[in-house]
Amino acid sequence: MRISNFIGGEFVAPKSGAYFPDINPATAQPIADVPDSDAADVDAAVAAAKNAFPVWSRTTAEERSRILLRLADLIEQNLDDLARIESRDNGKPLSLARALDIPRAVANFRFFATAILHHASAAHITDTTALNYTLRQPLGVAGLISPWNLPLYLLSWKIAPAIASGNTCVAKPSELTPLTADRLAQLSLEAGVPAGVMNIVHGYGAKAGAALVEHRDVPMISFTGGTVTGARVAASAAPMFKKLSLELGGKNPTVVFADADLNDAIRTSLRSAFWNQGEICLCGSRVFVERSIYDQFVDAFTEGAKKLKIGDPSDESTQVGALISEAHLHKVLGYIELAKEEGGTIVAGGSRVDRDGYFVEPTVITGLGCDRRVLQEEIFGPVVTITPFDHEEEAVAFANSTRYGLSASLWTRDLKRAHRVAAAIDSGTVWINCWLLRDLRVPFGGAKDSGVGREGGFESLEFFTEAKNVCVKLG
Ligand code: TXE
Repeated sequence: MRISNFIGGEFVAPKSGAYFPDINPATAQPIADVPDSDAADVDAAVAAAKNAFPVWSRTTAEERSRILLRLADLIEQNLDDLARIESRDNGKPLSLARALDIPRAVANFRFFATAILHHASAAHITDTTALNYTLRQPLGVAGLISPWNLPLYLLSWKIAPAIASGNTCVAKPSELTPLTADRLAQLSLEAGVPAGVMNIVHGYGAKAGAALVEHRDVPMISFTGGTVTGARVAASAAPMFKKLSLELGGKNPTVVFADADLNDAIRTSLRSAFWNQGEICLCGSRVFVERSIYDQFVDAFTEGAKKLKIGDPSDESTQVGALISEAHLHKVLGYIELAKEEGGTIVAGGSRVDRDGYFVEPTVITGLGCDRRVLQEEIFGPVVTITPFDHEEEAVAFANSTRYGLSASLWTRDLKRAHRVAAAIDSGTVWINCWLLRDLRVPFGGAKDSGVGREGGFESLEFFTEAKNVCVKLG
């Protein structure tokens, strides 16, 4: 199978004629040829998007909404097909793609299709002198760069608000997981998204991605990916004064106090550690447990981790699939070795699974302090550390002890403490007695090195539009 770029409503080959293989991580076998696009392809896509902008930006919100709702319906009608594609492309369990990735992509299109119908803009009356109102206008061509861990979900998180608010876009999905984006392009034609409104250029980040970030006719960039790449994107976008949203890595704490509902805390923190093989930026990879329940927690958590079923992602009972790539597999295994060198104890997992593909056992590590590299650096795999704490201040200090600040999950029945600790943790999201609950109206993003800017709900509509103040003299 060979996929194409999607430019100006047509599927086209990369101008260079070059392709690279897309690998199924669960078998290590190639499943598709992907365009190795370069600046020339990005140029063509930006030109098509620029061309479509005047008409699309003047299309009524009602009409844009209708088209995007049709696209949401089509994704929903093709849910099973898309979930299978996503699972093969990414290595994640099919059941997870069906329950999480694709339904959330549907929700993204539905939410932003209707949000634009209800988005109000402010008016300020200056006594009897003047009326100021805020005009929110789309900016033009949005550059959207997305990662491989939740491919369609994170791509639609960007495409939906960008085009709902009247921009056109050029999206560059991860080179590791291009297949659902290709299917989305086909569905967009069926839904009646006009040619040039949504363009997709496949290829490597350093080539196609960088060309998009550097393009003069792309005034805004929304990027989700690793922190190192995010810094590179920021460095090239900043001198051109582009609007920039960066959603980057995480090293998220799960903090369990002794008064928590322990069964719920263990069940949910197992999910937050190992769902999607730990390849979700919001995964809880550092667990901190109050000392009085530490041993009990470690025993139950370890037992739960050992029971998780790892294997063929297409098997309905599989809970942990394959890591995204061979390079990532070695990165994750390298951190497990490092944990041993740093003096940690592996109490569950710790090894590659003996089968084709890139599988690593759910791994639980104890005995490491917060300053160890394993607790400081994003591993982005099924590897979690558990560390005891003695009191609330220490729990907060441990939670805040990395350069990341994306999310945190707190477990306690003490209402006052829950609010106090939530306010003291430096992160974009704090979940109390839960994890990954989502309301699309809330602002989403990271603190510290986990990112810049907020997306989600009306924040996304504001990111993808520019506010203009219009001042009218009264009288
Ligand atoms: O992601 P990259 P990688 C973290 C995770 C992972 C690490 C590296 O720790 O191990 O990042 O992963 C495009 N200009 N996360 O290397 O490079 C790239 O093609 C423009 C967390 O796979 O960040 C892809 O489309 N674009 C994260 C996208 O950036 C560039 C999810 C993300 O790839 C580019 C993924 C460049 N110079 C990894 N270089 C999360 N926050 O969820 C690459 N890209």
